[in-house]
Amino acid sequence: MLQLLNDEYYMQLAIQLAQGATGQTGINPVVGCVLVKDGRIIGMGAHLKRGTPHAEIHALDMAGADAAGSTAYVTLEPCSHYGATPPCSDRLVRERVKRVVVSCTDPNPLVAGTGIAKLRQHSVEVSVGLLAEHALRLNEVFNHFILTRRPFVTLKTASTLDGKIASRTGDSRWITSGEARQFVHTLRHQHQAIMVGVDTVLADDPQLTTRLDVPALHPIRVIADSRLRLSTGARVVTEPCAETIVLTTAEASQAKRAELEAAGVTVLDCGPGPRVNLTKAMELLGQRDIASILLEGGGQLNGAMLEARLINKMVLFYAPKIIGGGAKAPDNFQFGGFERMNDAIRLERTELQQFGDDICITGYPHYR
Ligand code: AOF
Ligand code: ZN
Repeated sequence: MLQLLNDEYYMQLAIQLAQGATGQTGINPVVGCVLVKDGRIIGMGAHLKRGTPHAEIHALDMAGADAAGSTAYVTLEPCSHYGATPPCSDRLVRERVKRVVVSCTDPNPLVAGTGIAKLRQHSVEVSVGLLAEHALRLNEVFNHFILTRRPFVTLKTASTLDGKIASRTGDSRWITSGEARQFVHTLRHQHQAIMVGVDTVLADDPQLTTRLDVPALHPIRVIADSRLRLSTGARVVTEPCAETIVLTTAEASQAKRAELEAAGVTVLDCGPGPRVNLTKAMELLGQRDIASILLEGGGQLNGAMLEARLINKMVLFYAPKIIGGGAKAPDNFQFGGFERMNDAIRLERTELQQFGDDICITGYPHYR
């Protein structure tokens, strides 16, 4: 691709650096920084993990004394608060960076414009908003979590064109192509947790891990199980590649709870029952610093999460197949539904992609 050397060029590079770390910063944002002076890049950095240095610090450390008089391109407003690390805006001032180009402001109430204000107070030239749409999207998880303290939930389904996730006999292997399934594993890497209903575990005994040909992260496994039907012999319990959290209710057997806990499972009480209070569950998971969830539920859990308005984004794979089977073949969304078409939940900002022969629709549900 031919590209003009301008502010946009360097910001795009900073965005790429940030994007590369998607899925590994937990409740923190992904951020990239590029430092430029006298026509050359003198430092680059990305925030890689919560508790470790911010993007600007890596770039400044790389540049050393050269940073004086340089321009910094940062995908997010430099911070102004003492968190796990001291404020980046102070460090930019101290290193006498001349100009800072910021893509978007930091929605964190601890920052929210004060990082930019601090830079300007110290006569650093600041411009804001370059490629902001792109940078905002990069941090849709962080932007949601920092204001709600609840995880951003991405629903993924794989169904036939008639919306079925299995045939009337329960056969579901495989609906979509290998290409689509590989992408699902990339999504698992990019989310902190994966969530399914206990029926899925009982039916398929899945591992719920990330299986790619390259190194990747396994998500925390979250299972909605109101009556604790999960067996301690299930692979999500016996295979210790990631933490397993079970969401249950006060109605569940205390003896079974103790048994699961003894096997290393974390059990969270989500209301009196009979069903898991999903809103409460999201609050509890948020308190455990889980900022993103990939929901791969069966139709029941998908429908319940949708009714509770807890799904923030959808990634819907459709295989070019029609299986039929009526009510006996499960749908990807099972819920009471609406009487009028006008009340249907609409997806906004939809996009279309193709994986092999499969079609993938992404979008953001709009709740009235
Ligand atoms: C930046 N550059 O690279 C990042 C920023 O707990 P801490 O100290 O890591 O602070 C986390 C907060 O700092 C986070 O909520 C967000 O507001 C900001 N993240 N800021 O200047 C970075 N990752
Ligand atoms: Zn910072």
